[in-house]
Amino acid sequence: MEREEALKLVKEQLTDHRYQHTLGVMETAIALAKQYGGNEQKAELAAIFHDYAKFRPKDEMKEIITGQGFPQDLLEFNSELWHAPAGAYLVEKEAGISDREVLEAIRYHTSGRPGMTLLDKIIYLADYIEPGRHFPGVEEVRNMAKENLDKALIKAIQNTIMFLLKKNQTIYPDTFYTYNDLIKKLED
Ligand code: DGI
Ligand code: FE
Ligand code: FE
Repeated sequence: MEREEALKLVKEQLTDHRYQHTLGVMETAIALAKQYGGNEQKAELAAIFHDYAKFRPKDEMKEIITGQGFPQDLLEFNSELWHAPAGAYLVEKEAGISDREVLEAIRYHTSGRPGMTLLDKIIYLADYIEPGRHFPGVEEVRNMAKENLDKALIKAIQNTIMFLLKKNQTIYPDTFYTYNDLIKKLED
């Protein structure tokens, strides 16, 4: 699918603020793919659609998770996690995206997963460091991303876990599994 067509489809689903975020993720993901030898077309597509389901009603996302064989434990954790798997499903069904790697990068863009692919990493990190993000620590991760993709990704996950801890929020176990997996591989 061409960029313009994809952007048109996603614009209809998002607020203007979230659409601007999506454009930032797209530019950042393409740059990271260039830098780290990833597939630029797939990075562009996954970035454009990563937050496709962000504004779907909770009931609809819940139904998708129940009905489409996604891990049911997602429903016991923050509903903010749901738009990632629900998005992967809806992007295939409604936008006709069939590339498994792209759909998986969308599915895992919030929690990550053990054994993240290069594309998963690019999307997770681009989502975190796109130019519209202004939270504490983001500049450090941006700088790290210029040097080492995995180290930058670990920092982003650490920051996310700390942020959730400070807010007394639950943390989805896959977020820890992702973190542990990346740390172990770094030590190898
Ligand atoms: O959709 P975005 O805002 O662009 O970013 P995102 O999809 O990475 O994250 C959405 C929200 O999900 C964010 O506010 C933090 C939250 N989140 C990320 N990991 C976890 C989490 N919430 C819980 N409860 N547990 C997690 O592991
Ligand atoms: Fe998201
Ligand atoms: Fe996002």
